[in-house]
Amino acid sequence: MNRIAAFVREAGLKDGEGVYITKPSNMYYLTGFTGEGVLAVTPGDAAIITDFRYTEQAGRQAPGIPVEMVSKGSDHAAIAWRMFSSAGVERVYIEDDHVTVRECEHLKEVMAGAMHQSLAGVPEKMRAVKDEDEIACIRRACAISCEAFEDLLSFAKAGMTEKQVQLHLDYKMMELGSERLAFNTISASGVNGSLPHAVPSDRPIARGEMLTLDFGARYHGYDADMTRTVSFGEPSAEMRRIYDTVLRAHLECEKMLAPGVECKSVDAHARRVIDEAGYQGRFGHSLGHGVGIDIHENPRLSAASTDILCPGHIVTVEPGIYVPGLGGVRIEDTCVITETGYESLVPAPKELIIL
Ligand SMILES: [Mn+2]
Repeated sequence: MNRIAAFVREAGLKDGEGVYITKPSNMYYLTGFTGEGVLAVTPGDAAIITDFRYTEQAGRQAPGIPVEMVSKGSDHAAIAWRMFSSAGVERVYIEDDHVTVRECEHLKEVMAGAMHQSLAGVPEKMRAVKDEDEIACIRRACAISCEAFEDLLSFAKAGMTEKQVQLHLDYKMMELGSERLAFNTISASGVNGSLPHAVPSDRPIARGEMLTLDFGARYHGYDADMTRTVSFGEPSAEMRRIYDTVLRAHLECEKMLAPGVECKSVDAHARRVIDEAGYQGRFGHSLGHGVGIDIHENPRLSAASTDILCPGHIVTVEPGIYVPGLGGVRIEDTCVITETGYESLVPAPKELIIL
């Protein structure tokens, strides 16, 4: 209930106002419940509204929060409205970036008379700053990811396919305690390396080629996100130059991380390093993003970002260079912003590993 009380304060929720939360990540953050359903909140009350499949689970995962079960003729919206109307709610905040048009129409119908308004990302704003427990979970998720990567280094050999490498990494992460993958692992070799989000294929990795691996474990609901690019045998001079450039951008940007720093200035620095090395236009995505319950959270390290770093932020730093027909390199850490600077949660080596 602690986080719900903090949320009520943060949202400035007043008498006559209610919140109808449908995003699983926000529901998990506020209650610990991982199933499907709705979280209804008023200044003095909260309830998880779910169906038979999750009723017992909700009671276990969110002790202290009443659980209501939907039934024929009484769906999530109807149950929430019963709670809202008995509390005199006239204004209902919804996650307008998540509720579908159909759901919204249904809410207006069931909650006739109530005004619907955007929740404006209040839970997401809270989630951007992690507490000790959350940092510990992400630290563990990163440690699992690094251990799996280390294991992979003694397994991966030229001639294996991108998929074989991916499967080994995924299996190891699960074996080491990952509850599931944070996202689908990217394993991109040779010319496929120029696709930032390549899907692992049956392409065998040839000697002299690089392999980019972007992956992460998940621990107690919190994600890790890391990328390393390794080489099978000696790479070409061009690929080596690309690697060194990305590594320099990565290291210099990480060193900039500290409270008070504008996220866009870190992104701009990576672009400067990469442009000056002659790779203008080859780094087409943003430098990084927050990581937590969702793999992409606030703050954003991008050119358009207005975010300013503060202690407790957890962000990735992931510059890359992608050259179609040649290949690509990306190096990524997940870092926590501390009172005085930053700490990388990804201890895996960054100097080019030649297998
Ligand atoms: Mn990432």
